[in-house]
Amino acid sequence: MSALRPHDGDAPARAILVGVDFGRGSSFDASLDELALLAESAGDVAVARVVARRKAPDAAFFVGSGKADELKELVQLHQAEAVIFDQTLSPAQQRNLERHLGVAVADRTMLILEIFGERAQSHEGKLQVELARLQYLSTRLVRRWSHLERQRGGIGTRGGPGEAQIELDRRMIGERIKAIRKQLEKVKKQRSTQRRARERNQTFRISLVGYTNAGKSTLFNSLVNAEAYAADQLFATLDTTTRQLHLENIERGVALSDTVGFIRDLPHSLIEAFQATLQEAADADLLLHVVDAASPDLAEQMREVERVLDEIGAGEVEQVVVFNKIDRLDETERPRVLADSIELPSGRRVPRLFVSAVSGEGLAALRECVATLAVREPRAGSLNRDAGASPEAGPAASGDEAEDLRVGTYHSHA
Ligand SMILES: Nc1nc2c(ncn2[C@@H]2O[C@H](COP(=O)(O)OP(=O)(O)OP(=O)(O)O)[C@@H](O)[C@H]2O)c(=O)[nH]1
Ligand SMILES: [Mg+2]
Repeated sequence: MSALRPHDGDAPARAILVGVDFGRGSSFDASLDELALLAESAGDVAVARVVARRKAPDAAFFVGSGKADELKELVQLHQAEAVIFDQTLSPAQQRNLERHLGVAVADRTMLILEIFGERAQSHEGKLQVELARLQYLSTRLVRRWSHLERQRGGIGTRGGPGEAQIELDRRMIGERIKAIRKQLEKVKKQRSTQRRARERNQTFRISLVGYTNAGKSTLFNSLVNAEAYAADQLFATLDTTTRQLHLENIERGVALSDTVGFIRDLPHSLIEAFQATLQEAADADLLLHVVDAASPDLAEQMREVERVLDEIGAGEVEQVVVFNKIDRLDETERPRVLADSIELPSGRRVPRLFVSAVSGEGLAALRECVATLAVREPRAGSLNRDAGASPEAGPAASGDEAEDLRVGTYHSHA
């Protein structure tokens, strides 16, 4: 499968990681730790890390030609089979580098697309990944094509086999994109039917969101006694899983969903392709924003999650921030109280709880917090929606009428 691995999935490809610091205002991770994790998750092994500094990307090689020569030496020294860049390469840069270095060259976006491709399980997940890949590919073809056209235009010849082939590829890709969009539209309709059914019986919907590897699936498993796939990999989860969450003294149905994680510089084509999956989060009554409390980059990771939530229209949904993995904190780093509040980048203040999904510490308090929120009156938006969609929802309930909300139970489709 892998574009990087010459022999299908056998031994991991030995990869050299490259990050370039363009100074202020550009995202740069000097450690390249996340890129290494991405590479590992894609089945590669990082054999060397290279960090360079430049004012602006070089048009031909992204890095300067001196650095490119250095990379070539490193490739030989480490017998590397691939070079992976932390930032996005243009198609021309990628081609030039491959020619210069003599090995496969990829960037962060390609790596993420590759991981998503390998993880996709459900019909919908596979469609979404294919859509993202084709969109990515089509922009590359377009750019390459216009580049060729310009070149040919200069010497007065138009047409030619290469150009015709690219035009044909483009058209085929365009048609396939259209077909997938149509299929996804169908899936979306089914989803909204299921959603309406849940709304009718007044299920309180909770989505776990957060940076990839924060521990969402592990938390999901401990909260609902499930066995969703959790692993020390980026993007272990792609498909949304929903289960009923049983809470003490709560008769109202509560549904908990585990979903795909976010990451810095998530390719836009992926966000667009995963719109339906991400929509689950936007439509929830409550978001549990899971944060890896032991991560040195947690502030940046939280900002990124908030950014994506805004982008998918979930920025206003009620939120509880869950600092997970507190078992990994040193005695000195541990919070003295396991519940307080935290200010989101938007300035909104929300409750924060500290837990360990692995040891179970703090989970009882988390359940209690969720239960309190679930018996409160639903937010105005969901009431309006219900009023239109289902007569059973009845008149708007106030807090005193919480009893009225305790109708029906959500039955998991899983
Ligand atoms: N020590 C410790 N490790 C944890 C805890 N929660 C999760 N982990 C570990 O963190 C890693 C990632 O956990 P997942 O539950 O797969 O994370 P996720 O957020 O679902 O990740 P993606 O699905 O990849 O986005 C796994 O190796 C878990 O065992 C915790 O409370 N303590
Ligand atoms: Mg997961």
